[in-house]
Amino acid sequence: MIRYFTLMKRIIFITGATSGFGRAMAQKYAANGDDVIITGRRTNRLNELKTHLETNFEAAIYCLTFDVRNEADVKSAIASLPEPWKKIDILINNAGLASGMDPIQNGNSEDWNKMIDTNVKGLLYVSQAIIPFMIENKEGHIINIGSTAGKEVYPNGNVYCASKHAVDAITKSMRIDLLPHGIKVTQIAPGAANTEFSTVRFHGDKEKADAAYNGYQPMVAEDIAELTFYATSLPKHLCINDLVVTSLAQANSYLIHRE
Ligand code: NDP
Ligand code: 8X3
Repeated sequence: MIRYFTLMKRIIFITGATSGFGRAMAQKYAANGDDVIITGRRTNRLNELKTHLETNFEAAIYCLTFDVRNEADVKSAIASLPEPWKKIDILINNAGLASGMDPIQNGNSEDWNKMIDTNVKGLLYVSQAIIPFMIENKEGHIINIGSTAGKEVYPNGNVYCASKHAVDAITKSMRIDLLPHGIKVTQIAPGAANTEFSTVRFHGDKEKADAAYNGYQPMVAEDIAELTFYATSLPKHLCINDLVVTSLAQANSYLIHRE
């Protein structure tokens, strides 16, 4: 029988907590009584979320504003954490985006740089700043949010898919490198979920963004928060290595059944 360890208070560090999956995860962990470090670029949203969570739950919330693409800012923000907050039990590398959806020959290099710098290099910078705390504690759990786009490619997905394939590879490598240190590494690879993701991908074009979810029921952020919470609440000897999840209507990264 699997027993859940949801009563123990933990410190959770979430990147990209101002929206979508990250925000829903912050809420889920706070509701469990965990203390949560919420991060992102939009300070106002972080402060509003902190007030909301501390008002409604028995959790302490710490806000850190930084852009995961800026290595120096990532390092100094994480180094600035008060000592007790550095005992991070769970790091959730969630910050990420798609920018544009064009055939490779029409792609915009600004979009490419944004995706590679955020989804790949940002994840590396944050992980490298936090892993030493976990090594010192001789335990920890890193969750990397990949995507079905990191398993198979789809038309016009090119660089976004490449960035998530990189997350897939980095997750497998991290698991090997961190094995001697007792640190769990899990990839959660969702299919389509209705968040601000599509609005960002289509540069604010709401009509195009909404069309991505036409004719079927996509997942919602709370679905991914539930699964992340589940994966991080298993007994110490168990680790979910890779969890691919889609709505019922989605077979893989390129096939969605629309009514
Ligand atoms: P949202 O757009 O709703 O949220 C993205 C979050 O990432 C925001 O909090 C944003 O914060 C943060 N972020 C983006 N760029 C940066 C940056 N440079 N520095 C710091 N934070 C940043 O999207 P989702 O919640 O849907 O996406 C979360 C993750 O899930 C992403 O990695 C995405 O690729 C992945 N994913 C999403 C799927 C979907 O269909 N929605 C499916 C599969 C994976 P801020 O702007 O305040 O910095
Ligand atoms: C986000 C889901 O299908 O747009 O990773 O690639 S998809």
